[in-house]
Amino acid sequence: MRTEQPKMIYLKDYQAPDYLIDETHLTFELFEDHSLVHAQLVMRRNPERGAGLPPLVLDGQQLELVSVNLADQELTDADYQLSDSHLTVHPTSATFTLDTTVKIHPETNTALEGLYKSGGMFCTQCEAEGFRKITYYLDRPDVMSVFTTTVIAEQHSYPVLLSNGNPIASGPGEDGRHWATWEDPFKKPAYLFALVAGDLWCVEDTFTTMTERTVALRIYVEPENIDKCQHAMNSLKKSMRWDEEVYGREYDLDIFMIVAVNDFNMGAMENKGLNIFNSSAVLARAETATDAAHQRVEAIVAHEYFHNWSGNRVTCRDWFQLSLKEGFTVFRDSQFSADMNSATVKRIQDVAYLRTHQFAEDAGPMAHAVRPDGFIEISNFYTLTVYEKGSEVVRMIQTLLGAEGFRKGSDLYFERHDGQAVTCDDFIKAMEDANGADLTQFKRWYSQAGTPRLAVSESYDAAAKTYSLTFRQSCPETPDKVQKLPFVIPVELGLLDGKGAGIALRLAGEAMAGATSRVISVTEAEQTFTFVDIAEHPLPSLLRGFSAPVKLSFPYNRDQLMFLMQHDSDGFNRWDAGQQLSVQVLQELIAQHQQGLALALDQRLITALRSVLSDERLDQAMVAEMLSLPSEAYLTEISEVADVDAIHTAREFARKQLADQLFEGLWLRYQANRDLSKKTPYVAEAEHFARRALQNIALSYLMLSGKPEVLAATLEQFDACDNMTERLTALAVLVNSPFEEEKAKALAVFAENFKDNPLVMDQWFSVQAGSGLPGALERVKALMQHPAFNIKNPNKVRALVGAFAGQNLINFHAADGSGYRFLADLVIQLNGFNPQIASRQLAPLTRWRKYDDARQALMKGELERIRASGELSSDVFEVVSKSLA
Ligand code: B3K
Ligand code: ZN
Repeated sequence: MRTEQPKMIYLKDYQAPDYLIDETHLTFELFEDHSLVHAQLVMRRNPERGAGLPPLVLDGQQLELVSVNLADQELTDADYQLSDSHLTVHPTSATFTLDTTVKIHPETNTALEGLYKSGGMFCTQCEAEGFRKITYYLDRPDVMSVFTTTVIAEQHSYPVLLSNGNPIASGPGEDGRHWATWEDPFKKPAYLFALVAGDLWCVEDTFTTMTERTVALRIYVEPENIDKCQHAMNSLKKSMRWDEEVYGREYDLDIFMIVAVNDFNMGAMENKGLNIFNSSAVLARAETATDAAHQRVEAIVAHEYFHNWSGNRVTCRDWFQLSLKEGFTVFRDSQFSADMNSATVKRIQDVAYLRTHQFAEDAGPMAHAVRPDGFIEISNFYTLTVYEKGSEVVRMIQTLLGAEGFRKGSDLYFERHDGQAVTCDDFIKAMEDANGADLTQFKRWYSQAGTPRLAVSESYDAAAKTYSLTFRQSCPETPDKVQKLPFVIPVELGLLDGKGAGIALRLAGEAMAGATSRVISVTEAEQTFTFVDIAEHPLPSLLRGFSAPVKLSFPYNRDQLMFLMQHDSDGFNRWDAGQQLSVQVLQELIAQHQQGLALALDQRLITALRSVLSDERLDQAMVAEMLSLPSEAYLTEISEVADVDAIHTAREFARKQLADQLFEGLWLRYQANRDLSKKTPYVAEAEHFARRALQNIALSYLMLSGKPEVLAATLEQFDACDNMTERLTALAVLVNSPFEEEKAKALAVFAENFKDNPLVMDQWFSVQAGSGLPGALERVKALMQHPAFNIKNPNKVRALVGAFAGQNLINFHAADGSGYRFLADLVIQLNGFNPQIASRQLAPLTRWRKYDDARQALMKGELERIRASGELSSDVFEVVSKSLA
């Protein structure tokens, strides 16, 4: 909780640290009602900062100072200054040792930052600035130190004592206590520190690295979860092999550990050698986790593992550089997932997510550049922009340099900066130096916020056989008011002839025609590219694979989009053509609704989807993606002013029409796939994910028909399946259906069967909170009283409140403002004990500019109410004040 008015911190004010810490020796004495932390820091004056010995200002929050000793001298009150956030001492020589002892209270730490308790275990979360809640330190990523850590705790309750690095000694202590010492030989910033003490079991395996070293792998969980670790272990081994093969990166310690904890503010954390995970990102087995959950576990295990190089060995100089490690690591995990599963489907899912949520962030009050230039609370900048857009920026570099050039650049980056804390500019410089490239203009992607628009127009000259595409780029104003200069926008494109075949591409001035797909770089505000030898007026396929995070527009008509859906050689663009067609059709329905007209669906959408549905050659996961209409959230994002009711009504109308008119095709595919599911034991692999994805989307359409045979099939699937993917879909289909009796029964049976599994109960909460049927808010409020709900547990809050406010747009945006009031009350409550979660949950209210005047007033009113509610955390303060600015 803040005691001073929160201040903005700016990148331009960065200064290297006055002092460095070469060695950090920590001893933790853990007790039930407090813990003691002894820190011995071997320090020296930073030679880069010149001569003289300025005061040493250490970060520290919520610490009770017991003793402080500088260069072997016990200090008295007069020798140091203490505030809520700092301890200042006065060194008298250039090298010295600082010893402190502090008392802290992990047992009452509800913010889940620093050292805290999750259930019966002690664990830590230090990124970004949590280490200062553990001991006095230079808590900034450019101070890198080697660590030794001794943990002392009661033996019976905490048989397992872990920290970073390798175990070097352990033994019994007094009064039923024991201890263990860990040593991490790699220099690291304090944000990568971790400690765990608990009654844990582990699954063990080994990995042989490319230089034939054996690494012990351990996944620690609470005993009841020991049967849910195999998928994470397989994912870990695949990640380790992949990073060797694709990036040449080998693991460095003798042991790699993952610990699953139930109370965690985000997905997971890449602490050196000791990753700490939200249990939802580790535990997965067929009976309890869906296909999506299995894929999420694989991706997060990989992401955290990949940080060992992109983040740990080479870390960030300051938190403005966060995307240096996060954007790059998201890019790496998305490449990995693409290699493990269907690459096109992975790209479709990533882009749909980016366009819906990151584009909304870019258009809202918290918009910021991939490398922000100022912040109040760094926890608010673990955003879609830093992560997802940051990954797109790295992806564009790869597109521009080619896969080989990119690998040369990443090799140089890792080699040049191993053991250092560096900047996004250093990353770019390595890419430039390895390739002899100039990325000066490209770097604007790091400094300019907002989603660029790219308007494309064409002209065909039949006599000259030339075809020209003119690109006009612009970028909307963002709160920073920075004047935007043109970006470098790589556009991968192709031209299709009348039969749908790709035309060999040759730009005016080029000697020979080349491939049918190529990348051009749009670098000016307006730029024309002319292709020659074009015998007929072609149809362009633009921004293939979504080669840049922009909003591209081209005046396609619906027949052209249908043609692209059929013929484009780029799978992503086939899907995207379908999305654009759906958007046009849905926007027409929205307009009809607004004008009070009867809704009439353009039959071309039915025709297009019918042919997708009957195309047996298509990857079934692609069919499932193509059958999914753009979400209400996406339709909101692309609206000037989002008409919540019209969007919901139009989309539901279209779904019902599709269900009725495609019933037969859907039913056939459903039955064929369900039959296979009955015969095939659950396998967590792409082909099986694909089959179940199509089966399940088919079922959700089919139920809209209300036919008794569909109800029977749903109940059969719910009762008789062997996995959570089929069971949860059946449950969701029932929950969204009018069959009240069956719905109530299924919910009760499910809750009874899974009442002891918190992660499954989270899904049970989400399915109900996300249902667009009337009465959702009352249901959510009632569910908050359910014994399985606990407001202190972030997963529960996300499952219930996050699903309601983030996914159930029609109910959250109820015209009477009840959804907004509910969310504001909750944020005020969360602010009191977990500021990070409070600030995250607040996001839907910050989007008020998208809505009609009445809703805007209600949303702003709730933001004002939060602002006036008392002492705000810096997290909530920043989001609320920027939203109302
Ligand atoms: N680096 C962590 C995120 C830490 C968030 C701190 N508020 C997980 C990740 O991105 O891998
Ligand atoms: Zn990360």
